[in-house]
Amino acid sequence: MIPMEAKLYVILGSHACRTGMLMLEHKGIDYQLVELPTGLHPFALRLRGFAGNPSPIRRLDDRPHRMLATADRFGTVPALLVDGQRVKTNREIALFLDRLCPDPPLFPAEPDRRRAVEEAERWGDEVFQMTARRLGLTALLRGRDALVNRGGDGRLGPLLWRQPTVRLVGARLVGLFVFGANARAESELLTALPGMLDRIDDWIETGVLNGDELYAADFMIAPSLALLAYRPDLRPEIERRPAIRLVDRLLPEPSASPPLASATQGSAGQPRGQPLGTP
Ligand SMILES: N[C@@H](CCC(=O)N[C@@H](CS)C(=O)NCC(=O)O)C(=O)O
Repeated sequence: MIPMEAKLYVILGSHACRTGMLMLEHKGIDYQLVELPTGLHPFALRLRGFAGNPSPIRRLDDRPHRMLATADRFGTVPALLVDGQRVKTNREIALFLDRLCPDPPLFPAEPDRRRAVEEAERWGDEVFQMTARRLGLTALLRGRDALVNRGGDGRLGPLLWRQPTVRLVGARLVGLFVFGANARAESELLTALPGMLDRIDDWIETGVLNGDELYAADFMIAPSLALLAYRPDLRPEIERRPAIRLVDRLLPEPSASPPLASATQGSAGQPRGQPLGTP
């Protein structure tokens, strides 16, 4: 591999950022992970020379949203810097990485299979990533215990902020003001969720996801499933489905065992830890 200097800008425990990390790891590219302060990250990105997104990239309930559009214009993470080239958004990062370093690929070579992976990636980005984000945020409207380990540990590590009270207050504010994460939205999203999980299971059954080779769509969708699994009410629903195989492969549950024993557990393919804090 050609030596290169790569930095990935992220925020703590973000499912979207984990997609970028997984893609770089898939390519075997050494990179420096730069954690920006959650909430200030759009400004921090601009200070590091990244442009904002020229037009809104995210939607709520299939509609544009004023606060979200403003946030989008500032810029989103993950954001990648490689040898002076700056790339933002996971889908752009996937295409960029395949040009930079074609092997192993992020898309299948055969056109029909490529189209299927692109479709799953697009849906994972435009629909499922936001669904998981909002359901994570709406859980916190009921208090910090509505997330396993209060969101302080899990397949994605601590979510958004390390300090539990800052996490609770920060997530509620961002949830309500930026992502419309209120009780009504939660009920609509929960109604839609089984159909979305069915769709993922179908893709797994047909080999579009979790096949012998992993592609961009796997890296896009697995972190959103991992985020949903922080909700004790949703975890059993995910664990009983084929979808859990994809998450276990890419983002294994950190062990609930004490540190000595945990040294031999927790990597892909090994037994998952016990559910943490599940009532
Ligand atoms: N769907 C895009 C956007 C990712 C995204 O929404 N990132 C969030 C962090 S989880 C962000 O940067 N949000 C900035 C904000 O909302 O101000 C992608 O996968 O790259």
